[in-house]
Amino acid sequence: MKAALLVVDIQEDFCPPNGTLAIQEGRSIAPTVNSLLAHPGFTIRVATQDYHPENHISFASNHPPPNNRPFESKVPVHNPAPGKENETKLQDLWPVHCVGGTKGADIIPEIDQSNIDLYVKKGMNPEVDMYSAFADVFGNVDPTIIGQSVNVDLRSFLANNGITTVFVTGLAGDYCVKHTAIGAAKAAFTSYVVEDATRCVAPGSGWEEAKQELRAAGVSLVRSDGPEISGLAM
Ligand code: VGL
Ligand code: ZN
Repeated sequence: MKAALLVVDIQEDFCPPNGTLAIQEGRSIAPTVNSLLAHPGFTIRVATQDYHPENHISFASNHPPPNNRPFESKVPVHNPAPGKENETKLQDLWPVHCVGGTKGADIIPEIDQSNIDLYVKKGMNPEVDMYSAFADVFGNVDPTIIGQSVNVDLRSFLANNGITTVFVTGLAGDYCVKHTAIGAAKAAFTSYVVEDATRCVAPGSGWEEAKQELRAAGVSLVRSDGPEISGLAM
């Protein structure tokens, strides 16, 4: 087995005190994530960034009232895949966050980025959101379709490096961490979420629901000091 560490969206806009979509205690996971980044058992270390254009469909302010309340309203969006334009999904609306090139999109300085092998920027197509680093919200994974949303084909990068197993950390546990871990499992990697290295938009009920979805998708929950990580080859 060969393991990769995925550090998802630990960006200023997802962290207190100034993030526009700040997640409770979001910044507090940095020491745990740094000790994982320093672990010699990972072959590949990936950092992802939510990276939206100003006109992104998930921003509440880009929709007319009254159905444009951040955290509450949902709007229909269309599948960007050719021939599937009639398929729609309800998109969650958020405050403006992680606009590409702004300070809010920066990975927080507490994270030691010296060992990062690959940066994944996702959510770049204004018309569709991308919580998973492997797929858009419609589940499209074909690079010819999601190539406008993401800068790199993460599945191929990991596979080309012989990776069999991924450990997912970061923000938010109930959104991008969950969807990335499920995307990894669907892409046939053994997939783990490191529970003490994530925080959630909705820490109580949101995380309980997310854990059920993760388990149902074949993702296991582990701890940073647990045997799955301490047992990685040194
Ligand atoms: C995320 C909400 C909106 C995340 C991204 O990184 O979990 N959540 N965009
Ligand atoms: Zn986003």
